[in-house]
Amino acid sequence: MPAFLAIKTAIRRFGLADHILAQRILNPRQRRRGTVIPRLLQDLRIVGLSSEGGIINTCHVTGSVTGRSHNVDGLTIKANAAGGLCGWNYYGKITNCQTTCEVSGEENVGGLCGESEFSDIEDCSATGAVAGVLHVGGLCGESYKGIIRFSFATGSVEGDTYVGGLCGVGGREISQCFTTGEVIGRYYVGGICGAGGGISQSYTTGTITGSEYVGGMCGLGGGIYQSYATGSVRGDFYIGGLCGQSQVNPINDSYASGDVTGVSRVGGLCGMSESIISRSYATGFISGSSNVGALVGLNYKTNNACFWDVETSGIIDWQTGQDDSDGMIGLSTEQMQTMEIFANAGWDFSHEDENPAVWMMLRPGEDYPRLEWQEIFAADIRGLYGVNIVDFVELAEHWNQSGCPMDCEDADINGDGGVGLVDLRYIADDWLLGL
Ligand SMILES: [Ca+2]
Ligand SMILES: [Ca+2]
Ligand SMILES: [Ca+2]
Repeated sequence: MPAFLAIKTAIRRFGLADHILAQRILNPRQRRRGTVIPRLLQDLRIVGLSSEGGIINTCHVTGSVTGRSHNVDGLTIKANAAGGLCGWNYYGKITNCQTTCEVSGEENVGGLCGESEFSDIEDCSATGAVAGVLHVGGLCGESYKGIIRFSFATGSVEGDTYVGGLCGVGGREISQCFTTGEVIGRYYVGGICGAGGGISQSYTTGTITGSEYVGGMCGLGGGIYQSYATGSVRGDFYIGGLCGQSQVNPINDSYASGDVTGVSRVGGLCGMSESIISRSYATGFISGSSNVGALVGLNYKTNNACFWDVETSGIIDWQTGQDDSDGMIGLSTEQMQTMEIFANAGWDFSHEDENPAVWMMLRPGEDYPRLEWQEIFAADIRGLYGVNIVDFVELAEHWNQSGCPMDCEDADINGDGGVGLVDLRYIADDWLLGL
């Protein structure tokens, strides 16, 4: 985009003050360098613009950002892109940046970037609360045809439509990302994105609440690979542990463990699915009035090797929902924690088959299958994945014991032959990780 056009767009998008900022950013010297100085944005404390093709590398931004509407000569210009670092990022690349800002605005509001078009975001994080109305995300309000990798957001996110823990609307790819904050919206609400797909090796742990199209990973989407969501998901229609509604692209090797509550089209993985789902499972408690399924509320495809826990989900009989024997099978908790059942159904737990394993079973009989890329914590010694009171109890039961590993189970964490303060230190260091 030519500079004058970009400035014109900036006036439209950001108002007069930002017009000056846009000119400064777009001046020829800086354009040649292709670099925006984050400090500039920080000092002005307003929504801002990254120049076309701009590279923002290594920065840290604090403070709060409010995308206000500007009133110039009786004309109200709505600020419709606000971000902790920049409002609008166009054909740019943002790498290794952290923001701790609280960001609020109306449209395209993100902890790092309001609107990111055709742009890459890598190794970035945002930790402040984000609030807006349309296209609101913990990291990015909208990532239009963009790529987000190795990034995370931990603040709460609140909005109305297209609201996501990472981005309100996703782009071409979201990989190796995570979010932990609570997400609240109305339509199209998700732990990773309100709408979008192409999500791989990512996870969310926050509680997700909305009205329609609400999911642990995405409200509306599809294309979810080797990812998981653990937070509870709550809403009215099209409510799913992973996806409110899943379209077209498949869901492979993923799981959801949070409780899912809705009225109609409610499922452990998807409220409604038009995707083929393979090698995935759900364990959360499911409740709803119609079209309720342990895995899928309303299902349009034949799925492969998917399982749910009949004890924890509260759904024993697939006749109550749309789950049928076409690749969706209910198991007892004991069966769900038996590796052979999954391996026999084609789940890949092996490194010896000329490709890496996708899944791992940390503790047969105690834990469900986990994704091979998930971090293993030293102090995670008993029960479900993650370090909590259950692991502490294992340590307490063997406290002061010597002559390990005989009779110490896994309580001798550092392997020095006894259970004592050093092992307790491991528990303290890893406390609540993985939950
Ligand atoms: Ca393999
Ligand atoms: Ca554990
Ligand atoms: Ca020890």
